[in-house]
Amino acid sequence: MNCRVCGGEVKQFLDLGKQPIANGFLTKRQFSKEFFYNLKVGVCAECAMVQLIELVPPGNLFGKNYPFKTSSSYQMVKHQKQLADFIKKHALEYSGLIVEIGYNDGSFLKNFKDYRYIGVDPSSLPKENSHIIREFFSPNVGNFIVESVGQAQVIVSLNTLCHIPNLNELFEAVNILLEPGGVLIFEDPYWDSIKKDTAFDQIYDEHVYYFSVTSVEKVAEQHGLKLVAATWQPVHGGSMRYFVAKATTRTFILKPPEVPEAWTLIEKATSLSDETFNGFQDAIDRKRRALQGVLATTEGKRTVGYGATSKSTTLLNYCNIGRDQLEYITDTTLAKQGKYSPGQHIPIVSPDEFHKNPPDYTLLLAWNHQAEIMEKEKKFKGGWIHYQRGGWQV
Ligand code: DWN
Ligand code: ZN
Repeated sequence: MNCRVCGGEVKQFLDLGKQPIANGFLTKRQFSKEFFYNLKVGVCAECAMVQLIELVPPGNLFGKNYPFKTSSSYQMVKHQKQLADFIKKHALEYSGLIVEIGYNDGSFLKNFKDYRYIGVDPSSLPKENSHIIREFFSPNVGNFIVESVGQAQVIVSLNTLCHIPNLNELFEAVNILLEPGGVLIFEDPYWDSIKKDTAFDQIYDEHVYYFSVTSVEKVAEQHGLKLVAATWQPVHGGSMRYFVAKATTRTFILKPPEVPEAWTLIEKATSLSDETFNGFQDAIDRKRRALQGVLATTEGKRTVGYGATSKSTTLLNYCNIGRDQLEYITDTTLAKQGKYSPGQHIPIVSPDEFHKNPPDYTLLLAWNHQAEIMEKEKKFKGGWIHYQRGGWQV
């Protein structure tokens, strides 16, 4: 296939088989008409963009019942607050406009109540909030904002850009909306971290792209923009925060000497000759066999899953872990409780159930929130199964 970003040749290096919709938690009545697609990943020989081969239409993924809420982790809320403080200090004047692409439940923009702000998101949102545009971000939306209230000094997007298939249109819209001296700041899972940790469960229908410094540099260049800085973030299993400005800008609002931490551009360029692309499938298959082996040793014991994440859909379906291995998955999200996991149909229950009826073993599916969950579940006396230091630990 041809690269969605530059038209170059995309070489497939990974096949994760037939997969259901990652956030498609369902009722029993919906089992028989569940939708599946082929989860395959390739890399562009021209621009190094790692991307899905087959896409599920975004309308099927981000409807008004989209269950994931960014405020479901207090560590993430804290992370958002730290970024908001950084932006207020270094990038946004009081009179400036801040726009967020992927508003979700508003947990980031609530830090900007006293500022001029707009959130853009097509999925479920609180009613009657005049600061929200319920649409996919596009050049039309960009123009609409500029005509209504002017250009943005800061555009922020947390874990959203990698979900947008038409990146060219997205960057075009950013160019329309951004003030000449403004900045786009976005975070997404970092390809090099996924690679290093064989974190193949980061790969699912919603994540169309797995960005690296190289691929972001190239797509920005194509649209009269430039990548000016990037800093690695420990959230979501290893993310990169990218700072993108207009290529022509000289009066960029972030000034290097004042914010040195924002300027440590990490040059871990994705090399096209990287053997990882060839070895990745084998590494994942080893990880799958190892997990199946660990679960076999707990046979006869009660084992459950913790965190009905999008990631767990890929993990459980690729490793074929179903109700025989996991009695239930516990999750705090009300919209997931009472439903069943995509593909494997494991019941999702509330944390109360987990506390009332604790199992012998718990497979940590929300491994990116490990510290927060361990703190919360200090009283759990059973064994945790989790992936650490290159292997599954019990
Ligand atoms: O990019 C995306 C990321 C940012 O969020 C989206 N495509 C969808 C989503 O992915 P995910 O579902 O893999 O995200 P999380 O943050 O790993 O999901 C955590 C899940 O675990 C939530 O359903 C909430 C739940 N949870 C819990 O039950 N107890 C989380 C915590 C912290 C807890 O203590
Ligand atoms: Zn390309």
